[in-house]
Amino acid sequence: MAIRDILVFPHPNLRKKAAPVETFDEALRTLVADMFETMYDAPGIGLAATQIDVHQRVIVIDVSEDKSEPMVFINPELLEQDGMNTHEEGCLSVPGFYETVERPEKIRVKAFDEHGKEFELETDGLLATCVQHEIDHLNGKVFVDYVSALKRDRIRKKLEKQQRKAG
Ligand code: GNR
Ligand code: NI
Repeated sequence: MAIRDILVFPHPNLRKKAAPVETFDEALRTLVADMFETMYDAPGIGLAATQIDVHQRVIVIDVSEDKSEPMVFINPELLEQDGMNTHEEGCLSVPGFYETVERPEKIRVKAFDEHGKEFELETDGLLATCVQHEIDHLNGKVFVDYVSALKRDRIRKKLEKQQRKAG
């Protein structure tokens, strides 16, 4: 297993649209294992493959307190959405910035696990927020796209400056 580098906003590859997974093989399972290792190390509650510059529709999530509930979503599809709610969001690709985002409160999602087994899940709260945040990444969208252009620009400039300093 390996910890992979996480792309930081406004890296242009965060805008790529990820392609569906077609074969559920060992390479896919290695990718999933690396994504969990990278997410837990960060630490974060979710990670989309896009964030490690792999443009396949793969998401890992663990919203538990003690890293005890790893979840894998491959080729996820939102089937239903209900209500709206706001949540403070952060992103490993936008380090240090937190903004309130409004999204559907309750969702029904269909996906495959790393062995190709299909499942459906109905959820709300933090897990629903996280699933939607990660699906956005697979579509080239970052949570700062939901805030004002002024705020987004300020965040972009600060992160660009930090990355210049980091070399
Ligand atoms: O670690 C993360 N926390 C978080 C908090 C509120 C809403 C979404 C998230 S996801 C984020 C990890 C990440 O960047 N996933 O793409
Ligand atoms: Ni994110």
